[in-house]
Amino acid sequence: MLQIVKRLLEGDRRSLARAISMVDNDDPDSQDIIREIFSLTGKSRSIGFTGPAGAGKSSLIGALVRDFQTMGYRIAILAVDPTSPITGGAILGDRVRMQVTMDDHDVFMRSLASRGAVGGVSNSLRNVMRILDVAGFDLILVESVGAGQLEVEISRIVDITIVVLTPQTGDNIQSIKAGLNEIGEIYAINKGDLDGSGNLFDSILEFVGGTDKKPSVLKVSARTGDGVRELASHIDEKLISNKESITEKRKRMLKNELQEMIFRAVEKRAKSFLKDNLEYENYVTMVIEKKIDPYLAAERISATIMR
Ligand SMILES: Nc1nc2c(ncn2[C@@H]2O[C@H](COP(=O)(O)OP(=O)(O)O)[C@@H](O)[C@H]2O)c(=O)[nH]1
Ligand SMILES: [Mg+2]
Repeated sequence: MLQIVKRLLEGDRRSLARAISMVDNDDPDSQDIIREIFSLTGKSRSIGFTGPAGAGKSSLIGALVRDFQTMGYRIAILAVDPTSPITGGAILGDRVRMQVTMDDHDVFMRSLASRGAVGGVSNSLRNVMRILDVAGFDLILVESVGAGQLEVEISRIVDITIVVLTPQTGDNIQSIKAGLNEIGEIYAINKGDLDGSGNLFDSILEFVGGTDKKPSVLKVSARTGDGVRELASHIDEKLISNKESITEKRKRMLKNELQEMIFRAVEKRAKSFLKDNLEYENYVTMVIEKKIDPYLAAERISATIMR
């Protein structure tokens, strides 16, 4: 067993941080780590928080942490939102900073860079979550900004997704609705202390009532704490009582992951084949000279690559 894996399993924090950096930097050696720990993974649960910048994701995570700790969970927090980095132990949500620090031995925080990595955010996030899993964290909270594709992507690799919305961010209800179906299991209407949250709550509730998945809608205020404990229990209940659907989702997620890996491997092989390949260059010339059509050329080259 690799030394770093051994120490990771013993709960060593530095090895944990180092293993995560290796995955985040797409270090080739990180593959060996994941291979060694893979059979030990599967105990922790992951929760994604997504929604527009300024909706209060960081604040809400900060507020939920204490309730989750009271339930006896060890928490790790990951931020894949480049606009809300974790610095010096706090997720910076301008005024309200998260009430936990690195000194709090039970809470691990980390922001991930990994935008340039092979397979992007999803690939490294999945593996970082595996590392946290074997390091003994029960709940992994992932914050990601609601930037279109990214929020959908995150929702496909965590067990459940909380979409955080507020009356304040000025997103119009039509565009919110357009994305709702695909993403969340729970809608948290945050800033319940502000005007307009009641209206937003009502219209989201009315809207999801007509969808197949029937997600739940809760009103909270990260600022006053109203509804936070209810949200924590609700999340907990969904994670525990919906074991079957989570198991199903995990199967789907693994299948997707494998598919992505296969696509990457095939693409890599094709690219290296085409690089400085004479046969390929010949086909290009033949297509230019109209001796062969591009479909046939592509078909023949592909057949060679896949042989
Ligand atoms: N009034 C009010 N403001 C809040 C609440 N939650 C967060 N905020 C504020 O909303 C702003 C954005 O919060 P932040 O957690 O950084 O949002 P994020 O971008 O979604 O992570 C900050 O100024 C917070 O203080 C809330 O429940 N009520
Ligand atoms: Mg944030």
